[in-house]
Amino acid sequence: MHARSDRYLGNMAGPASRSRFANAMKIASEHGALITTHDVPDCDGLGTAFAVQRVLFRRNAQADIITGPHIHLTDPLVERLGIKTKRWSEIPETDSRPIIVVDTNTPALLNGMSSRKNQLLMVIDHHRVGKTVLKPLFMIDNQSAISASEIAASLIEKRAIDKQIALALAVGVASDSERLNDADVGTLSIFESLLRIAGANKKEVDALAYPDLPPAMVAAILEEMTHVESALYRDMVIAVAASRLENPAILANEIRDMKATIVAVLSEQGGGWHRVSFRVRFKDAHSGGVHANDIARMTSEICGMPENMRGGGHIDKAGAMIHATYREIADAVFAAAREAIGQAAGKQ
Ligand SMILES: [Mn+2]
Repeated sequence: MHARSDRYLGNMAGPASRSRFANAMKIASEHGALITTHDVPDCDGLGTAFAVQRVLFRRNAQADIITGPHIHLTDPLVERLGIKTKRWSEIPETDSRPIIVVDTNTPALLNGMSSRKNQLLMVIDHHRVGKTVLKPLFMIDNQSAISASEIAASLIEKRAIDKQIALALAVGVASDSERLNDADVGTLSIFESLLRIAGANKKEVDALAYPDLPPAMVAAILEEMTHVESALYRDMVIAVAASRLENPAILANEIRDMKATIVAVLSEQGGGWHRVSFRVRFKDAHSGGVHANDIARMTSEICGMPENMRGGGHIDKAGAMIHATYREIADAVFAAAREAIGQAAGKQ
C-alpha cells in the first residue's frame, strides 16, 4: 500500500502524509505549538503528544502539551517519562502558537480548545472522520491504524526516535490495542521496533499501558456509583450506571471489566448536562462490529443533540455530552445499544 522506506519504522503513513507532517513541523519549529488531545486523555493521545513535543524541543521550539484533567490510567506513563501538561486556563488568550491535535478529530472532545482562535495547524488521528470534523492546515488521518502512536512512529524519521519517544509510542500502541491482542502484523512490527529502541520489554510496557487500580481506589469508585441497571439482549449485557464522579470513564472501565458488552456511565455536570462514557468490550468492538462511537452518536441523536454535538471516539471507548435527564439518556442508550447489536449481527 504505502511505499516502504528505511527512513521510517512503520507504514501507517504514506509519502503525502509524511510531507504534510514535515511542513507542519517546520511551521511549528518557527512559531512553537500547543499540542493537545481529546478530553480524558489516554496513553495513546499523551504518548503521541509527547513524541511530537520532543521532536519540536530538539528543534528548539516552544511546545506545550495542553489537556483536560487526567485520570489514573495515564499516571504511570506521565511519571515515568516526566510528561508535563498544562490546562487551557494556564495559556493566555494572547498566546498565538498554532495548535496540533492528536488522537481525535472531533471538536466535541476538545472542550477546552473550543474558544481559542489559534490556527489549527495539524491533526494526527486514526478515528473515523465524522461530519463535524476539525479542519486543520494539515490533516493526517489513517483509519486503518489502531493507534495514533503507530501513525506518529511512521511520520517521525527513525533517526529522530530516541528512547523516550519510543517508550511513549510503544505504550500508546499497547494501550489502544488492548495488549496487542487485536494488532495485525504492521502494528506488531512497529511495536517491536519501538521496544528495541526504548530498550524495554513488553511486560514493562503493559504495566504502563494498563496500570492496576489500587484496591482503595476501586472501593472509592464503587462508593460513588449512585445507580446501575442492565438489560440482556441477544446474549449481550448492556449496563447503564450513574456516578457522582466527575469523570465517568473510570467506572465505565470497571464495569466493562466485569464482562458487560456495552457500558454507559453518566455523570451529572450541572445545568441539565450529563457527561457520558461509553465502553464496548474489545472483542465485541473489533471482531463483533459493535461500536462504542456509533452508540455514542445514536444515543446523542435520540436525545435530540444537534449534529455537531454527538460525541465520538474509538470503536471500543467513546464519550458524549448530552443535555437530558438520566432516564432519557438511559432509555436512549438501551435503544442505541440494541440497534448497534442488531446492525452488527446483520453484517456478520
Ligand atoms: Mn487512540
